[in-house]
Amino acid sequence: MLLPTAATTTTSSTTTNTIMDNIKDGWFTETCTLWPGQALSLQVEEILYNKKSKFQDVMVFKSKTYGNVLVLDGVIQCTERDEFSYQEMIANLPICSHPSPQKVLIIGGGDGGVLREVVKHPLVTSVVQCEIDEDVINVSKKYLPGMAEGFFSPKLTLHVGDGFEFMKQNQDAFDIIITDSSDPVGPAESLFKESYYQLMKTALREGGILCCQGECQWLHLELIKEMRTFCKTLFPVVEYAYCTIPTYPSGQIGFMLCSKNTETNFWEPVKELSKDEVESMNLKYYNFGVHKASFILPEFARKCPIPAGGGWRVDRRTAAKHPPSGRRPGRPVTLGPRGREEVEAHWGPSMQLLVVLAALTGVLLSARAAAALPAQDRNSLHASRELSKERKELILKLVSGLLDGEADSNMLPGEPSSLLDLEEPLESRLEERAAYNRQSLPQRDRKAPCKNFFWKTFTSC
Ligand code: SPD
Repeated sequence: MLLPTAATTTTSSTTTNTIMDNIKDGWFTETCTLWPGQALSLQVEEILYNKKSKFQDVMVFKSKTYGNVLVLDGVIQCTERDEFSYQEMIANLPICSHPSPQKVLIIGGGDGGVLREVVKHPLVTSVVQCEIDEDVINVSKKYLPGMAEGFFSPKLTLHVGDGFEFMKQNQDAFDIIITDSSDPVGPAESLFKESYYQLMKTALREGGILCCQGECQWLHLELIKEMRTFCKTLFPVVEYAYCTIPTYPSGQIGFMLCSKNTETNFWEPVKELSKDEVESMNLKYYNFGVHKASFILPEFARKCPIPAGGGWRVDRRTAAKHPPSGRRPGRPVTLGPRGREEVEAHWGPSMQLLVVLAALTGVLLSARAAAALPAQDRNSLHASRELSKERKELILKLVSGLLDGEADSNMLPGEPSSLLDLEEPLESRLEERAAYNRQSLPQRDRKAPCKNFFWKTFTSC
């Protein structure tokens, strides 16, 4: 057993401190500013490779229980024991969502694992892989042969170089683009930015789909939200999925999926791999059920509200215009259970107005009926006044947008935080709210109710 000591770290002419920093008492420990206060350790049997490439520290060690492990700049990229989870998912999620995934581009992925999965698909006729660091490819061929086997596929054209530059030269060229990157510190940081996604969009053919390493919902929810926001300005369909993997931080990693095709529903893959196909492709993680389940997110990530000013969830008073995604402002976006992003609670202005009209019709009809009653019956109706008040409160609630579950963000200045606190007469509050809504609703929704008698009665618009 070759355990690292100061002597065994000098395996190259450009030995770095990385090993001394990360390996102690026979354990490699992965720490990073991207996951502060936590670390993963693997027991080391032997350092197989440790050199600085032109771009990063490259290390491979043989672990006690996870096979050979590739580490770049101190961060685990893959282990032989669990790599299949990530590689199968990042490859199959987009490929099985595309009706004709012929031309595939892989950016990064120097270990070859994603390539191995992509070339398995009979519909994929050609794959271009663009990896910037040739050392990673060569090291993987030597120490991670089970992953690097894809490099020997006749479908492959390998390009060693910068993904940005490559895509600039190759527009409207691919059905699928997969970005298998390291984390957004150092060289890979730009791969998590809007300009990169814009570039991928232009490199994709019509109807093209991209799938990118999307970090971890336990650790990087803000980054994920930000990415979803700009993705929605670029693509009509955007989804986030994840898989489990023990040797990535917090045991999970996610995928950002975007499609240029409005018909794409990532939750319902167009290609359902049969049991036989799963077996013949030697898949160990991905199958049809896992594909669909991977989009079901825990509640804290599903709600995923877009930060104010970062997308369509903006202050209603300052943004009357539709956002670039076509959604109306002011409503939080959630990842829906039916496969598409949904607007939470579905109470769009038109729907609200319909309900308001229905409620008002009820109120006015009861008033007319009450007026026609003899005096003693009218008196007994006073007992039901509270009900009528409740109705008005319901109306106010609807007009205010409180039923969408985001009361605070929809309040006017000075508005009480609870309906129970209402002190002002409801009618004047309704008027105030209606005036505000007239300003903030799009023209189409503003005009319609004004023509309606019942609406006029309550809002004098
Ligand atoms: N935190 C590590 C994320 C690494 C993602 N890329 C891995 C490359 C595997 N082909």
